[in-house]
Amino acid sequence: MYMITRKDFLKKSSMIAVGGLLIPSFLRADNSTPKIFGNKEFKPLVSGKPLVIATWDNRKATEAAMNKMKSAGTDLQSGTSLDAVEAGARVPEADPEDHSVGYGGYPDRDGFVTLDACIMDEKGNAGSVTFLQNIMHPVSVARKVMEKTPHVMLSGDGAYQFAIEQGFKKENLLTEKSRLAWEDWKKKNNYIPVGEKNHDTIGILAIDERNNISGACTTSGWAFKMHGRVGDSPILGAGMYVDNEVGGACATGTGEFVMKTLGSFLCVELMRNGRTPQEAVEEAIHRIVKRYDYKDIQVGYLAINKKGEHGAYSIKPGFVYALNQNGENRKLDAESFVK
Ligand code: SD4
Repeated sequence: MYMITRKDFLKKSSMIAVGGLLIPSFLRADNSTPKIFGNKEFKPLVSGKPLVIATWDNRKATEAAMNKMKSAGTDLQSGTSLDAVEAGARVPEADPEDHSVGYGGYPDRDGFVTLDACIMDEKGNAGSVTFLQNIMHPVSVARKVMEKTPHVMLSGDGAYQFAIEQGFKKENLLTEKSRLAWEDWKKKNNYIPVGEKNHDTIGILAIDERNNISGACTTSGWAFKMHGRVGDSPILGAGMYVDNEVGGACATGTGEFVMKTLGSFLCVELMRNGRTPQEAVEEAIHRIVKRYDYKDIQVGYLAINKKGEHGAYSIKPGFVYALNQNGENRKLDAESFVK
């Protein structure tokens, strides 16, 4: 377990004096080669930014996000990290073969596909939708909540009505394949939502060339969950969190444990106090395994800091992630608590 003393903190977040002002190290321009901790094999080539990272093998999403950033004009409005994470999250949302997100997501135990998503930009603006049905792109609805309403979160029918008003189309998201999987589950499981095995939720974080960080997270949640269940993914600070002074983090896995430890916020606060992204995600996983029976659950975290360093860690082996950085779009294995 790490204990941070004031001395450690001052050492880790070394300060420099500029014009009589003390500036913490994370606010300094830093052109040094970033260290990559999430996968010990991976060495960055040139510089760390822009970068996109996403849970699971979401390389198509990290590619779409990076393309968005590359298309940035000089207007400061286009190709932002916010555009990038939205574009990336929309990829699995529209993919019928991804059974944890959007279209083709597994339904709840009553056969309804109910979706959760959130998004957050570098200014600390945030939007979220929970328990949204019949709309393929909840991440884009979450962005509209952020940009067009005075609220942060809309839920259920209210979120749906808002989406329709904003021009989103009503669509049936339950594919034949997912319906058959649900029929099969019903036969075997006696209507009891037990340990989730199917994880493919996307949490995605990006830093653009202006050094701004945004994040998003979108999911159909725990397969065959109870009707009305909402997970961590739309909860700011649980499924995803960004603080542009420090970094960002996102989660995947059994959301109940992410919510109970407010994992993404925790990662960002740990980085604020001087931890590397890898130290932060490891500590966030340790909070879960110290307190809860982790035998039947998987949780994975990703975190990035302002230097373009990242961390990745999970409870069990098998958590992979996609990293698009320095012209390479790679699938990498995260380290895990259980070896
Ligand atoms: C949830 N965290 O709803 C999500 C599930 C998940 O890949 O990550 N699945 O609890």
